[in-house]
Amino acid sequence: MKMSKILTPMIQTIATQPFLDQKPGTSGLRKKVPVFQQPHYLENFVQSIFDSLEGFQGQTLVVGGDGRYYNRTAIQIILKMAAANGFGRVLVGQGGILSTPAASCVIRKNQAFGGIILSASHNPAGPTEDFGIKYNIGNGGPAPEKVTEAIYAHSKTITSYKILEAPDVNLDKVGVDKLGEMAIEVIDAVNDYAQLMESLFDFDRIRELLTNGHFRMCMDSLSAVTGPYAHRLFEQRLGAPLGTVVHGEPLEDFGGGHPDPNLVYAHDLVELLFGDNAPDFGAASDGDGDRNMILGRQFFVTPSDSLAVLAANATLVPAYRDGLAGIARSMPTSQASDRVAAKLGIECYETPTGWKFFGNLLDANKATLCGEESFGTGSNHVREKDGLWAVLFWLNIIAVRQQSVEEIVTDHWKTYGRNFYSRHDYEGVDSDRANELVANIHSQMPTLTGKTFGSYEVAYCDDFSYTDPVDGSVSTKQGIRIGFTDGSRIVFRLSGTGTQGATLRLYVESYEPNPANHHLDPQVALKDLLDIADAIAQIRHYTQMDKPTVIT
Ligand code: G16
Repeated sequence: MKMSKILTPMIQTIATQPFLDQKPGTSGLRKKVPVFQQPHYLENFVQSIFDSLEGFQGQTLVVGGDGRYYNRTAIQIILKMAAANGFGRVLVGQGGILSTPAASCVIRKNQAFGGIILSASHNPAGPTEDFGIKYNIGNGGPAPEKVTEAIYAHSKTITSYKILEAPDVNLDKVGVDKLGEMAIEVIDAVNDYAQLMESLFDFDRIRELLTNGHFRMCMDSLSAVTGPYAHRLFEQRLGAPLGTVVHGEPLEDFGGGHPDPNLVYAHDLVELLFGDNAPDFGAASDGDGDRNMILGRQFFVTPSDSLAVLAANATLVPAYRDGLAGIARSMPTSQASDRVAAKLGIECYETPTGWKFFGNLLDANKATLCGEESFGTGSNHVREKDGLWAVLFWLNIIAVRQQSVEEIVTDHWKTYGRNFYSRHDYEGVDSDRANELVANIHSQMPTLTGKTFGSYEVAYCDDFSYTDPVDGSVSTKQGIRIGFTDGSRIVFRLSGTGTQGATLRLYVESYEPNPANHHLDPQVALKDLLDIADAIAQIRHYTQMDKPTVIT
């Protein structure tokens, strides 16, 4: 018999030079695909991640992504580098797919050392569009700033990286394989996550709701990662009719769309829910499955209100039956949830933008629910925001209360008052001009307090700084807040997730206790504050734009 030659995979050490633009933003490193395709670019960043970690030899790493263009190529590189750097085992989602919350779930369930998630979230995908990579720590959450700073520091001095010379791994077949000394387990991408969801919510009641013959829902996965999860959960496990999930196949270019679940980019769903014969409930999620948008029939729930409503109704859900330890929201998120926390007698924490800031609060059991104005809500079940979890939470509440989305939210406003809220984005602004805009507001800050604009008087003005109550770490320059004596607020921030120019975000909020005014369009209710914001920041002048590119 002829013996075939067994080749032992070789660890190669490849010389490289630093790229100086590998500073992780709000959520990892996001760049255009051609930037990642430069020789050594991805490898440098991955090696910088590994070099900033200690004690992972022989340990488990979780790897998966949102399925966008370059996902598979990147995963093959990462697997070979993980093997060369001494990880003992990698769990990778079938087809290279893991939604961001599912990756968090898999890390926690398997007590992995950490995970690498490949996604640029809601940013468009394709050969000339965006790609992203981030590292999550052993609690399943995004690496805190001290880790991302260490990664950045390594990326600026890197001279070589290690990679195994070996054939590609078959990512499509569930099973166990070897890469050098390292075990590779290709896992079903949905199982662990679906089981976790089933353990949190009242699936029997949700099933009753979805199969009662008159409640209709539409889940739009926007051709991104949640498709397989949503088909499995809503149609297979919960019995919703086939067709409940639309755009349910993850595509490498997200079907040419922009998988950002908001009123602008999830337009098909919005048209459906605001059209004739609309379903009772609509939801969408983003590229990597951590964001959500909730719609009722002819009704939009702002993410800030969604967090407040979930918190107020949490005890209707089995997982939160015993109540909440606390709530946390990002600074620009409206103060609607603060009112719920006050009524419940629990703390509401205000953190900088970025899910990573919730990790310590969740680990220390100071907060149970977290949320952000940027269509993110989640809880202590994982350490990422979680789009489908939010959808199931809403369905659970509807199933118990037997009310429409609109009734639930308007009832909430009657109890707590309404926090009118809107975010105006100016995308693709020239970076220098955006920085000048911020500098201009800074220059006014010392004299703003006490100033009046029409009926509004400035109570405080600062650049938000956060001291983590668990580890004492301080994060400065997290956005300019201008607060008024009646509780209204204007916030300015530059986005940390864009890949082209700068994005200015203007967040505006007012409080209306009187139910007679709750029906108002937020853009009307907030008109005076929007004008004040422009008067202070000269937005049109600096951005050279007449109006925002996106309003949510
Ligand atoms: C990320 C972060 C969120 C943040 C959002 C927007 O979400 O995880 O915490 O709110 O970006 O950030 P920015 O205002 O800096 O653009 P995702 O869904 O993009 O990962």
